[in-house]
Amino acid sequence: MGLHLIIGNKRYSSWSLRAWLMLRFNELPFQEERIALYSEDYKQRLLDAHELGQVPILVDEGVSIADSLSIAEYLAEQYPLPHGWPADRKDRAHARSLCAAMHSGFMALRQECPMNVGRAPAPLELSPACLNDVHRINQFLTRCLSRTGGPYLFGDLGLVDAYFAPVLIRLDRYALLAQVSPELRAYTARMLALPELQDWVEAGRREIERLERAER
Ligand SMILES: N[C@@H](CCC(=O)N[C@@H](CS)C(=O)NCC(=O)O)C(=O)O
Repeated sequence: MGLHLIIGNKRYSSWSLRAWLMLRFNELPFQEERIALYSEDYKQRLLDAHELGQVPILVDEGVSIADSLSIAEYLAEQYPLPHGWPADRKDRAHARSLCAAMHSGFMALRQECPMNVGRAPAPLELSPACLNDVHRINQFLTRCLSRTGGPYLFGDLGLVDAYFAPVLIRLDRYALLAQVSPELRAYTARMLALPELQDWVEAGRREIERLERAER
């Protein structure tokens, strides 16, 4: 049967992107099922897959895992990942802290700058709270990159990079890169050039107009 990943709209679903990248970075073969969010029966279909009823949902040999962070932990526990959590205990703890912070915070950035891979880069008037989110993210990601020397947040590509990919897309699409460090700018360019990210972005761009309006 193998791994089965249920995702939402590629144009907007940042949580789906995180889980999808974790699988792709680690070259784990999986079957992808895209459910058009906010279509007539979407909620029931998600609830049938997991009682939490939100994408992403990973199904692995009868086990159903909802929530991007749980999926990261499940994969790290279940599979020998070449691009998992950092090998060093201190780095691993740090990477988990950053992912958890992203998972539970930065609400202003998430609300004011929803991930939209089809958006042509352009600035938007942002609240001080949103600019503060950008400032904080810039600070801790830059510290990571400076400490490890890159090319990814903890040296080698890992789950934590998949976790921050939607933020990098936001920095690009809302023309916020001028406000971040050269290290973070270079890292963003490097990440956005990865074939896996390009595949997702291309598919998101192609999503038909009807879905663009109906989904989030
Ligand atoms: N904390 C969750 C967030 C999941 C989430 O908000 N998913 C959204 C799409 S990105 C969703 O399923 N929306 C449809 C709904 O809530 O009915 C995670 O990390 O996976």
